Amino acid sequence: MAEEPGRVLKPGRVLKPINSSSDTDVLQSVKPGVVLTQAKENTSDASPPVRKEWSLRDFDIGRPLGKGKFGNVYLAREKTTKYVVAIKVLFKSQLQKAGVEHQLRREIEIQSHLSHPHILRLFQYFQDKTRVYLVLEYAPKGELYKELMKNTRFDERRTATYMYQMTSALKYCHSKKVIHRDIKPENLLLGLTGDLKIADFGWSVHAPSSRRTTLCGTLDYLPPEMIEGKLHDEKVDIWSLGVLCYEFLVGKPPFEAESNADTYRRITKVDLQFPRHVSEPAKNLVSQLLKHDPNQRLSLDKVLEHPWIKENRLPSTS
Ligand code: N15
Repeated sequence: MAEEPGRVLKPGRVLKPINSSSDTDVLQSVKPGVVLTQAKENTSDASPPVRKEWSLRDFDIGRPLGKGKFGNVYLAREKTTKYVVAIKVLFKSQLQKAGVEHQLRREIEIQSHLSHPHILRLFQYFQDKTRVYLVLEYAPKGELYKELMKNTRFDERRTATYMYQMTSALKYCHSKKVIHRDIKPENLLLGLTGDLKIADFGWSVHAPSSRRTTLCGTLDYLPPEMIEGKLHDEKVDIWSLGVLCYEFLVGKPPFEAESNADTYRRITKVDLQFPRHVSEPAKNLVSQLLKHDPNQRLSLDKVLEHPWIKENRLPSTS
């Protein structure tokens, strides 16, 4: 199957920092055999052989899939295998200007060690003089927030299915000590079978705090402890999961308000109200996720076991 991720292009387990001298990037070959070139000059130690270096020449580039602050994303196909991917092109000059090279490197490092059916895969990266290229999994059904806009809201089966997939992905991240911190519909894509894929469009780096200081983004998904400037841990993701579940069911986030100040106020008070169409069991789950005290929030294991999730979710397709 041409578009099943992970079968042809395998990400290298070891990714070197972007600006390091680049002779030993461990790049996995597309076809074993084609790519092993020669061993390095200093072979007295057991250094690995030099593998194929990826470049833009290995891909046919197709239509743009999206625009971002630092560059655009294009549909692309690896020439030898015809494997379809999304390539994100980042301009080094813009990365430098914004001072985010370090963050990018960190994010690549984190992302390259994640492999889960509901986390968008980073297969590889390469660079030329002016640009950095990220070879990402292609999500054929596109952006989830567009689906949400088209449908206004999702029914309980669809919401429970997405919630189960999100929760299993977050459980995987947390087991690797990665906190996502930027869960929202805009960061989610849909796979071939309509299954959810978490994709980071911002920089969801997991160093504590400092991030998200710019107030340009939405505040709707911020947990009280981040608003109140307290220390936070992986339980911020559980709060955001509650906000996401509400937005799927209702069509807008729970603490939406005219001004940022009002949103802040509603979040810190946990001013939570449901429209009448939301079922009791669904309300029960959301209410248990949106607890002011992080330690009172339902654990991810208990989300997976929640009766409303169990009774409503559709069987896994991935
Ligand atoms: C720093 C780095 C390691 C993080 C890597 N992650 C990102 O850069 C996050 N990112 C993913 N940024 C852009 C994308 C992205 C990947 C955007 C769009 C797509 C994508 N894969 N597939 C798509 C996609 N498929 C579509 C189908 C129909 C319409 C639009 C589509 N976009």
